[in-house]
Amino acid sequence: TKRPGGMKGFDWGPYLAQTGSDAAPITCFKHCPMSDHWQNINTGMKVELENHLCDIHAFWIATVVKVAGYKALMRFEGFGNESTYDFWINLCTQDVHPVGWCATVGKPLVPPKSIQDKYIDWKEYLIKRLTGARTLPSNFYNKVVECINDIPIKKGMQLEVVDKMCVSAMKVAKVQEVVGGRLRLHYTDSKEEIDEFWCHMRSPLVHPIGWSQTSGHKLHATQEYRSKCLNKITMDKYDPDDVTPDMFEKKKEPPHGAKFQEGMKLEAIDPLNLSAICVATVMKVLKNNYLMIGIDGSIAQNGTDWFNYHSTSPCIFPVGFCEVNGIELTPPRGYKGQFKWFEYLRQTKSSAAPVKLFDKEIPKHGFKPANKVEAVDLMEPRLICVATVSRVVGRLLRIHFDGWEVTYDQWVDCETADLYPVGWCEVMNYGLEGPRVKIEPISPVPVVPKLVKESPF
Ligand code: MLZ
Repeated sequence: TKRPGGMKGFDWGPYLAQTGSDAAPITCFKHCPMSDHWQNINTGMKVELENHLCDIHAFWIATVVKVAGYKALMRFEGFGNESTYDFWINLCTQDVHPVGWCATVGKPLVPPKSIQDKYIDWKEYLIKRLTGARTLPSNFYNKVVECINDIPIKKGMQLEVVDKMCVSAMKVAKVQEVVGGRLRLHYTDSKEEIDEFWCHMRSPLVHPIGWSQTSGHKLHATQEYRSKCLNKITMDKYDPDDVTPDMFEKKKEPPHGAKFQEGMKLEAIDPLNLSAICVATVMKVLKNNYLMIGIDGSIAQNGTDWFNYHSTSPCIFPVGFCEVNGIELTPPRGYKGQFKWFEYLRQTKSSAAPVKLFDKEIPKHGFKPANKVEAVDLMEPRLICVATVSRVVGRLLRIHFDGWEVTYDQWVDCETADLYPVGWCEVMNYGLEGPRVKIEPISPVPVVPKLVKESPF
């Protein structure tokens, strides 16, 4: 069987079969194409596909046997319960047609060669099989393309994004490429040509121009940029290549209008080591409910690793969150003895951020442990990798990269824009990183010499 498409990167099909695993459903990914329409895509649905099991260029009807993200395991009509010739396709490609398409455009429907003689009257058989069956809406592929292109941020636009070399500051960057909402950015002040940074437009790391100055966040930029921005904001007049505040979702309001204060202690995902939830402190309160959070015991000097979190961020937690949820809390680096919040607060003469300050909403997200996904490796965000949801704690997900040590795992929120369904990279024509395969050294095969007869001379 030929591989449909000519796909870039790793092919999920055989791997899903081998591991017998389920993919997280498209409806989990609100930032991805078709997530609002996918509840209608089900097993049993029929489509018309090119028939790769016959000698001529023709088409045939196939049934969805299993759905995995954007991918579907298909079986041609006539094979009955025989699964030998099942094959994987991506439902969001141009090669998938609703039933009736061949008749409309005048293409031949021809059954697979090996079963051509199985029925005398294929037409009668198909009518029986198709009665009451569902197919894709005729504009399905157009909808997919529409969703993919419905992105306000375009190549050439300018925005503010975290400085990957110094996470406590923002920098100005220009969009080089947009792939399904993911932006390939180039820092405007960078001398190097290939100094890129990948980030989804819905990531909390990107902001419209002028955001740093409006929020009081540190910004590495020229004086010229600063004053131009301030002017644009006060006049509410932007250039066509500016990324503007209206291109982003409005941030939530903090519950009860209550406010975090400098010095309050909390637990936070370590932005520089996403496998750890750490003891942390509110280092600075910015405007518009933004905070700078520092990880306790960090060795960086003068706050270069403080990190910006919105006060409604799902990645900061009240003191005791890890203990309640059976997650290992990472104590401050160099902390002596068993870490106990109660003692630590006393020792540091500090107080815990009140629980009521934290957003407690848990969306009905639908992710389940063992679900397969395509996940951005946020330590190397150009890479999208084959991954598994290894834990679900309320709205928090632990992502394990298949084949990699658990130290590479990442805690992410269920609504992160850095998680994609199985088949997303294929739809976007972006190379997917497969699981790491450990190459086992081949052990020498012992041959017992006595079993082999010497030939007589
Ligand atoms: N250069 C890195 C790549 C790790 C990518 C892991 N992705 C889950 C390394 O080889 O360590």
